[in-house]
Amino acid sequence: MKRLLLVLSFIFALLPLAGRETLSLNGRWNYIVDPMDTGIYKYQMQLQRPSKRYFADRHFYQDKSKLIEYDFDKAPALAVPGDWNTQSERLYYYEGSVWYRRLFHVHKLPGQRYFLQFDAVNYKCMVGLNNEILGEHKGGFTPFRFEVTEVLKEGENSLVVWVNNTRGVSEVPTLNFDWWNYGGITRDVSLVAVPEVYIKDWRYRFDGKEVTFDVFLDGGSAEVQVEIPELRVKKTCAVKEGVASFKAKIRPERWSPEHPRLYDISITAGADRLDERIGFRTIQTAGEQILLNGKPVFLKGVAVHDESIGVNPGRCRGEEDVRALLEVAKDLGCNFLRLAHYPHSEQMVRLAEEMGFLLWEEIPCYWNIDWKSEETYALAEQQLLEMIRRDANRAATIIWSVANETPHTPERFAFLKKLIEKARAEDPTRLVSAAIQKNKPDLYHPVIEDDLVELTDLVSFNQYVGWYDGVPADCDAVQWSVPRGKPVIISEFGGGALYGNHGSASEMFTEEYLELLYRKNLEMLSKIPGLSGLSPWCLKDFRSPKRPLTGIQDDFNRKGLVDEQGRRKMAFAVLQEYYRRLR
Ligand code: GCB
Repeated sequence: MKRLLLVLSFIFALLPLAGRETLSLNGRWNYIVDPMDTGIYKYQMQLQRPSKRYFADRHFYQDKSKLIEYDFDKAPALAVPGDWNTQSERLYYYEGSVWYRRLFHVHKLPGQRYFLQFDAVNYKCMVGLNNEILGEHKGGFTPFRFEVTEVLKEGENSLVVWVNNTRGVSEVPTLNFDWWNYGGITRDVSLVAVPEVYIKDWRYRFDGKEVTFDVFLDGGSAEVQVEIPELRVKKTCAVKEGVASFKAKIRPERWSPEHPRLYDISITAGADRLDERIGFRTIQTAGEQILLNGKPVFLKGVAVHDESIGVNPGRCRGEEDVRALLEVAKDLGCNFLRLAHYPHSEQMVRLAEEMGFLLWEEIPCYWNIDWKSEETYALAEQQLLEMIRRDANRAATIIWSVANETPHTPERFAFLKKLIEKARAEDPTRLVSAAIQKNKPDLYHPVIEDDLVELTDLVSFNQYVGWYDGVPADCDAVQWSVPRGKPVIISEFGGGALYGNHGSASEMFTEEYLELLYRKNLEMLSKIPGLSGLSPWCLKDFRSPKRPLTGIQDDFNRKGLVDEQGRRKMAFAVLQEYYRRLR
């Protein structure tokens, strides 16, 4: 049964919450740092996973010894959601295991099913409730859940989560990546109550004239009703093999960055009800153009990490943090964001939709992962599906991206081909891409040549002329050779500067250098035929252990247009002006 629940958690990763009875389990959780995995290994043993008793709060060490060497009640607490690295100096560089515990009270209602939902835990975890192991999950950025109807008790409950953020060569991402490996329960945790028969998922598609709904039920059958009052849609339909489907002709106001119109919608199935807001738009390519609602659109974007801009340090912890980032991007004049390099939070996607941003969402197949390993592929595919299933009903999301800057090898091609096919099978309504890179070292005649372009809808590539390659003035002489016939997105360009570090434009890490780099790059890139969008690297300076340069980087990648406090570097105004002129 437990195995079955685990499998279910992969298949239906996220339970729609809107309008549902939920108990937030966010707050202060007691924690114990366990670098030796004492909570897992028995005396003289190297077990692979915690045994059941280790989830019992007070009997952690009672295997052979009488000693009780831990006590959650006396242990310090961490905020959930939140990474551990920025909450305790002791944990700043920590990679390893931490045990979390949360006590909570529940008054169980008859006829209800209960699910425990985690929006993200980095990187792997094992979850136990009242000393029962519910299951495990790998992948640090996507949601998962467990049904706890049987295990949940009336009154006090004890939830224990073992979290481990150790990097691994066959994991996704792998050992080597350029961002902070924030550990912990980084996104919301909730207990969700649903009736016996409930809506486990739903999807809609809009082709410009007609909307199609599929509503998936679990636990039995019920009459399904979908209502969009403003469009006078009210349909009741029967369920066949767990799915209720219907179509309706509609003439909605279109969702767009200029007019991010959302409609209220309610879905009921017997006693279950969801209240949601959705937008109607179409997205496709035609030759070298991207068409939004049938009209060419230029993606005025910026790439962004899921890291807060001063409200909280570290990973964004909720709506307040993501709003602060989105407001900076709005001021920059963006209509598009590349959410790099892994799925961001659901709050980010929902707020971006409300505020009118088109989104590129991606999974962390970053640099050189273990392309030959079937397990690695399974992990990548799981993360892709969990991301798509969470956000498939968001009008803002237009691109699924399967990888970033990956080497040109046959194994990588086979791996990414499978992922691209999977993305299309799961969601045929959006564009699929990958951020690729040039494959000839010639500074002045760079060539983008990659078999993957045959499979993607866009030619998206990262390039660093003026930073890793040559100096900004070299841009004047560069002649790009880029495949024709598909829209081109420059998914990264940029350089580093420390906010407030002024000097000559020939000195790296000065604001003047970065300003010149932006001017020269924008001139150079504008000449590329089929250019349909930009997402420069990146919105905000972000923490990375690969960036130790004292006095300049101090553990921050300095390629942000604003620093970690949101202070704007001179290059910000250059891009802002460029986007303003494109209007
Ligand atoms: C890249 C990577 C990005 C890095 C950036 C850099 O090409 O895609 O993750 O942070 O370069 O700053 O070097």
